[in-house]
Amino acid sequence: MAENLETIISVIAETEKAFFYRLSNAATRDDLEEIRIEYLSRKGKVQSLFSLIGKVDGADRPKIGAELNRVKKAVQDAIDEKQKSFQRTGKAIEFFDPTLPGRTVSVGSLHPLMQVMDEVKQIFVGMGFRIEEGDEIETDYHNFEALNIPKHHPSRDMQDTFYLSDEYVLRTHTSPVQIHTMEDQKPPIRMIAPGRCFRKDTPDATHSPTFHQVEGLCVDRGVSFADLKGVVLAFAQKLFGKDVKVRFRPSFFPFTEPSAEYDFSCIFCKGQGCRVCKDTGWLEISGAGMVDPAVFGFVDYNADVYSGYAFGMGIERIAMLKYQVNDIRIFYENDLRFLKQF
Ligand code: FA5
Repeated sequence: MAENLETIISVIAETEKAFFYRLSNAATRDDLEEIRIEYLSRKGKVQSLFSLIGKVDGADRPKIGAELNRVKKAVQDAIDEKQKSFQRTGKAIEFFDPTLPGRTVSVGSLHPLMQVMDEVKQIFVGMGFRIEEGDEIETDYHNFEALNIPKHHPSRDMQDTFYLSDEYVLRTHTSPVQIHTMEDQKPPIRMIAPGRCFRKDTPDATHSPTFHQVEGLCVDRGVSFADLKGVVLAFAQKLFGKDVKVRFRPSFFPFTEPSAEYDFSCIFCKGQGCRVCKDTGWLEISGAGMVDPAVFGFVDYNADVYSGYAFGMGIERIAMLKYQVNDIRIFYENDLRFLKQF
């Protein structure tokens, strides 16, 4: 009985499809030879399809014959073509399509925190400050004691840190660089010390266990609080524009006397009060003050001759303001969707 014409056509089509699938996976000359034998040899899959001609009605035979000849030629041509594309090594040459777009090399960029850090450095260098480097691992002495924070003093609680041993800590602020600088150099001193700090703070929208500060220190004869205010105002205006205002509030740090914290007028609402400044019109930026004479005692500076001011600001805080970021944690998540915006 003659087989259904449709069934035979679909068997031929399946064989052709399977061949092209196999061919697309052929990676070597040997693979290709194997496929050639499988399909085109005398007992191969294409040849055996010709036996199907006898199973259809006489009237349909020319049609099946023509289809089989077409498939045989397509298989032969495809094998010849692939053979040409092999190098002498037996490896396939990759198909080269000159119309495809080129492969671009993705270029990295500075992290937004480092961009802010660079801007802050540039402003202070422009005002005559040198940049001092500090270590992230500090002695307890430099991080606390020489800054007038004796062991067991309650103010240590504010800066609980990671102790590597009784003597070494991950620095909790950049203030120990003040001590190293004064140990190594005589006045006049005018330096900033940018760097990473660590505290055992629970992460939240404004706190991270790792963060960055920029310390500032100026020591000379006759340095006054007015100098501190002038430098901070100049810095604020360079960073956020001429309209920004600065206010100082009394505060306490064991290593400055008097101590203060300073705020910038809110750059978003221009001091009118908004969500960012919690309706106060001001944004908290930094701790500051006049260097406590007790600290001069630790570094052998004569407090009767010299005076100085110091400040320490959080870089993340400034970056959050500048880029209107409302959660500090996003700086550390390495999310390229965020980082690529800067
Ligand atoms: C200090 O660290 C003092 N060393 C600053 C100082 C220097 C005062 C010189 C006087 C003279 P304070 O703990 O307030 O102070 O931290 C300063 C800034 O660091 C804060 O305003 C905040 O912006 C940032 N900061 C502190 N802890 C964190 C934290 N866990 N995550 C992110 N930023 C922080």
